[in-house]
Amino acid sequence: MSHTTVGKYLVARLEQAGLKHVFGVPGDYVLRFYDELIASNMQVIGTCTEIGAGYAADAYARVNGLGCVCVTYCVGGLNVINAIAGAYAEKAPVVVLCGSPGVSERKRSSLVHHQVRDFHTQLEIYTKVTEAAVALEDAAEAPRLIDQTIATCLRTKRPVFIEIPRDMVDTPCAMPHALAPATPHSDAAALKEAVNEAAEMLRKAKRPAILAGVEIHRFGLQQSLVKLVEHSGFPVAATVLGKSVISEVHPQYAGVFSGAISPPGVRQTLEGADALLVLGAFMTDLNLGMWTAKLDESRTINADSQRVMIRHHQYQHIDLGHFIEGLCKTKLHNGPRPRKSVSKASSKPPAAAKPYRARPAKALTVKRAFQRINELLEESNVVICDVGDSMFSGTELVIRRRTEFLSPAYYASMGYAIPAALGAQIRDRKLRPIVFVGDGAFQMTCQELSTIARHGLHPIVFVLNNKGYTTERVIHDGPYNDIHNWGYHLWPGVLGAGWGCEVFTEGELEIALQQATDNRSSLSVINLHIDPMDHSQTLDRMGKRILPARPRK
Ligand SMILES: Cc1ncc(C[n+]2csc(CCOP(=O)(O)OP(=O)(O)O)c2C)c(N)n1
Ligand SMILES: [Mg+2]
Repeated sequence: MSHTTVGKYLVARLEQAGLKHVFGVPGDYVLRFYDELIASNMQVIGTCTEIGAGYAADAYARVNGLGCVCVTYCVGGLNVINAIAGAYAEKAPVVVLCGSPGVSERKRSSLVHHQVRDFHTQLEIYTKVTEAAVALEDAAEAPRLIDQTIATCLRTKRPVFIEIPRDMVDTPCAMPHALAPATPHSDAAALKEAVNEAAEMLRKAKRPAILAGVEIHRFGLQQSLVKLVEHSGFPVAATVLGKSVISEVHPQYAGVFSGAISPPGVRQTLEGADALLVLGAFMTDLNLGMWTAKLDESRTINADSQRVMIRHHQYQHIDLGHFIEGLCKTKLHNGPRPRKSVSKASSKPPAAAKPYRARPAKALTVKRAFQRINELLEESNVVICDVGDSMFSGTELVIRRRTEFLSPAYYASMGYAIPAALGAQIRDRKLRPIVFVGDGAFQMTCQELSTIARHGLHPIVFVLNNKGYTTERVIHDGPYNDIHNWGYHLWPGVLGAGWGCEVFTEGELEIALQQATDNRSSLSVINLHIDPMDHSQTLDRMGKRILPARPRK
């Protein structure tokens, strides 16, 4: 049998899986493997921090279908873990590669630098935040472990972890063989029965509706969803995490649904449905408006990548794509196809309701800023919203194309957006990120603007500068919600690249937007001064729901 090395085998499989870039920070335990990456067709994108690499790889995975970070033992691996936990929670397929002490070194000494407790502590931690975590400690086993682990990542859309002891990189192993493409499988009898039962329930309904979630995006089912929506004629809403899985200008689109947090029209369409078809949605607290959504299980068909649930019983072994295709081929209404099922009140998100006219001397508010910026969005933009009012206001934007909205809307870890802009635009330079980030979140990961500058990317970054943690102020205020005010727009000066300005009024916003859209060669940072207590209606509705009961005085 001819041979390669463990390092080369791993690189070959990553390339075959569709990776063109790998994010990370090197260290002595992974330097030799970095040489293999440099020699490959993939480009290494060195970031300032490992957490930045993790968020970038997560966004890259959302755009590309697979992302990758490569870091060093423990100090790097554990630095990236919060981003990987988020990728697990929100289903972003990221491969974490991590160097570690050589197998032969471990015999010499049990105490080596970067170690926490024992050699396997990092591996054990990763088993909790990934779908598979392996260490390539045996060259004979390495090819099988690599193939299984990457296949698991692609199949489940969840992160995996591969640890590479540094002396294994050059250890010989078997050559890669041809991989059979993974095809989704369904139990044919279960699929037929589930489709028939669901279709019968939908045919009997007078007010059916569809709620689409993020798995539609992760499993590449957007076309199938549009086909089903048009075949059925039913109104369709998206969850917050799934925002933009269908174009928000589609005539049957009702808006983003999140229980009492959503605009009344969307709520009426979904909660008033006598048969609700939920597709690929995570039933999380945020997606369900802090559990305010009134969705009756006895009127619900809930299909995701794990199972199909109809009323109170379940079908297993049904692929979500097969289920949607099955419904597309089945009659879904008894009478004529419903023509205009979306009520007027819900057919447009509020940001698009009235045309915006700038009042030049007026102080900027978050509502007006989003209304204005909404008009600017083009097909070639990807909107990336960080946690905070950026995300709540972001749900009110109208996303014109599918998959154009990235936000950590379930795991909700601050600091996602700027590194995510790096990941998304490295994958597709024509996709211009429009980033909304709070001042608090900006202070967490703004270093990655440096990586953005280094690679000549040109996102427009709007910093919602409300001088602190306004989301928390709305929930429960105290001095801990104030932060130090930075000159956010001065960052381009520090980096020696890009353009920035600050905005206090609606008139200044007009000038800033003109300059930022004209600047197509480098990053733009716009410091939007907002009153500390000014916030969106969506955040207001959410804050009232999340508020813990205060002790009576
Ligand atoms: C990593 C992380 N730490 C803490 C929190 C808790 N948290 C949720 S929102 C928020 C404030 C966000 O402030 P900012 O980024 O300025 O956005 P704003 O709410 O002011 O719009 C905090 C601290 C979090 N979600 N993520
Ligand atoms: Mg803030």
